[in-house]
Parts: sequence; structure tokens; C-alpha cells
Amino acid sequence: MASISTLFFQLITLAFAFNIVANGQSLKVGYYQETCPDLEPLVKEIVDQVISISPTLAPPLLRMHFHDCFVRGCDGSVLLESPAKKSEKDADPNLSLRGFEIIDQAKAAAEKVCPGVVSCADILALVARDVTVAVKGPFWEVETGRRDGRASIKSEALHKLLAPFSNISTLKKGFKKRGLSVKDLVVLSGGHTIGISHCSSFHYRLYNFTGRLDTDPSLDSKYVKKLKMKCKPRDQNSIVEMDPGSFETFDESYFRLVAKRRGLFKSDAALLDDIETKAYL
Ligand code: HEM
Ligand SMILES: *[C@@H]1O[C@H](CO)[C@@H](O)[C@H](O)[C@H]1NC(C)=O
Ligand SMILES: *[C@@H]1O[C@H](CO)[C@@H](O)[C@H](O)[C@H]1NC(C)=O
Ligand SMILES: CC(=O)N[C@H]1CO[C@H](CO)[C@@H](O)[C@@H]1O
Repeated sequence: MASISTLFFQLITLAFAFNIVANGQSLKVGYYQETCPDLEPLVKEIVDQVISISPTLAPPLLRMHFHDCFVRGCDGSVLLESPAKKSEKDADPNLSLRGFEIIDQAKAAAEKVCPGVVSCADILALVARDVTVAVKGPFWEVETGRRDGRASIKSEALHKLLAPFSNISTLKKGFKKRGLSVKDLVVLSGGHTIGISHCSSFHYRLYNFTGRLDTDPSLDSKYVKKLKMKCKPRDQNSIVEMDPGSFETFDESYFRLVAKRRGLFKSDAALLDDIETKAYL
């Protein structure tokens, strides 16, 4: 228990680099030092301005980087549009991805000062760091030098993004495949300290867990009562705070909630199902 805060702040730096190298290029801190020295302050200025007006955009922008990295590596493919509506953006799990216009704004600003230099994938990575800092989370150095991909496929997003009903072995495997450790899984799940979820993402845990109109027994029963008040039996569209009470602040309370069997998704609760992940809580 006591170790999680230090762990959190140490590891977030490592894990968040999401150093999944798409095309074998190597990343480094300060990749644009010569070619676009003002990039990082510029992105930070835009982010700070946006978040001061719209703090609820921080969570989806952090999440966007995660979604980008989990499908084809961190290559900006989550941003691509397809006329036939068949890109990653158009996949179901994107439903609550918001803030694409902020990425566009930061990219446009970067193009103005150093045209044709900075990748969209790097903009996403920088924005994810800066929104985290803007909601009182930790700072980490972002390695840059990602190159943008040109492919973005809806069905891939569906298969490669982990589902909220994933069990611990699926989660560990999914992270391992992307070069991320079991520690990374625990730490990065801590991203759920900010933001909201739609009832649809965990509704079955309240009302039909095994198909017998039952409740997930691993979920704290007092918490079940609270959640049932927010998400009525057929309500898939209402939203709840994932970290009630501090969903706008990047803190460590997510880990305390999970330890108290109040993780909202099965994928959060699953961190208690394994000795290695449980040891961090
Ligand atoms: C471990 C596997 C993960 C699963 C299964 C998962 C699943 C989900 C789901 C289902 C939602 C709610 C969507 C909705 O109903 O609106 C959500 C929200 C969110 N996720 Fe994750 N997630 C995972 C990991 C991560 C990671 C690694 C991060 C970033 C570090 C992250 C950041 C977020 C944030 C910030 C939100 C709130 C978005 C908002 O407020 O709009 N998640 N996640
Ligand atoms: C975890 O989920 C996967 C995919 O649904 C399934 O194949 C596997 O048997 C499950 N593992 C456990 C331990 O329940
Ligand atoms: C509960 O789940 C079962 C099995 O998946 C399904 O057949 C049934 O229609 C569900 N009931 C409700 C009320 O959603
Ligand atoms: C922002 C965005 O592109 N949202 C899309 C997500 O997916 C749904 C349906 O799959 C589309 O209708 C949205 O336009």
C-alpha cells in the first residue's frame, strides 16, 4: 500500500513513454531541439489555455494517446479520417474520444513555426503529458521522434484495444505484446484516476454479470448500490465519475479504490486477481 505513490511517480515516467517503436525509428528526449526548439513550450501553452477553460478535456486527450499507441504503435493513426468511416476513429471504443480539435490546433501551431517537421504522433504524446500535468499529475520527459503512419483500420481498433471486461491474463498479455510490463499495467491503469465512463462499459457488472441477472460479487456491495442509482437497469448512456470525488484531479485515489473493490471496470478489479499486480495495491 505505502509503496504505490513512489511507484506511481517513478514509473509513470517510464511507462508513459509508450516506447512502442512503429517503424524501427529511435526516440529521444529533445528530438526536435534543432529543428523545432519552441515546440514543447508551444504545445504546453495551448494545453494550459484549453484545460483552464475546459478541464474535462484532459481525460479524453490522455486516453487518445493510449488508444493511438495500442493500435499499430504510437503513430497518430487514431487521428486519421476515412471518407467511408472505416478508420480507428470510427470504431466503437472511440465513442468517448474527444478533443481531436485540440490536437489539430497544436499541430497547426507547430506547422506555423516549423513546417513539415513535427509528427502528429509526437503532438499527441506531448499533449497527453501536458494535460496530465495540467490536472495536477506528474511530469515526465517525453521522448520524441515518432513518425506518422498512413493506415488506420476500424476493425483493428476493435480487436487491439483491450475491453473493459478483460481478465487479468488478457490484460497482462496485451501489455506484454506491446513491450509493457506488469508494473506498467498497474501504473497505467491509474489513468482512470481522471475522467468519466458511460454506464454501458460496466452495466453488466451491476445487472447481468453471468447472464443470470446477477451482480459481480467482486464489486463492493455499497458501491454497487451507488452505481445502480446512477445507472438504472436499461440505462447505457448516463455517465459516472471513474474516481468519484476527484475525477478532475490526477492523484493516487484510483489505487485506493481498486484495493477497496471499487474499481469500475472488470479490468480495474482484475488487478486484485494476480499476486504480482495485487502487490502494488
Ligand atoms: C488497461 C486497459 C484499459 C481498459 C480496458 C480501459 C477501458 C476504458 C473504458 C471502457 C473507458 C470508459 C469509456 C466510456 O464508457 O466512456 C475508459 C476511460 C478512460 N481511460 Fe481507460 N482503459 C484502459 C487503460 C487506460 C490507460 C492505459 C489510460 C491512460 C493512461 C486510460 C485512460 C482513460 C481515461 C483518462 C478515461 C476517461 C475518458 C473520459 O473522461 O472521456 N485507460 N477506459
Ligand atoms: C480470460 O479471458 C480470455 C478471453 O476471453 C479467455 O480465453 C481466458 O480463458 C480467460 N482466463 C481466465 C483465467 O479466466
Ligand atoms: C442477461 O444475459 C443473458 C445471457 O447473456 C441474456 O440472454 C439476457 O437477455 C440478459 N438479460 C437482460 C435483462 O439483459
Ligand atoms: C470522434 C469520432 O470520430 N467519433 C466517431 C466514433 O465512432 C462512432 C460510431 O462507431 C462515430 O459515429 C463517431 O463519429
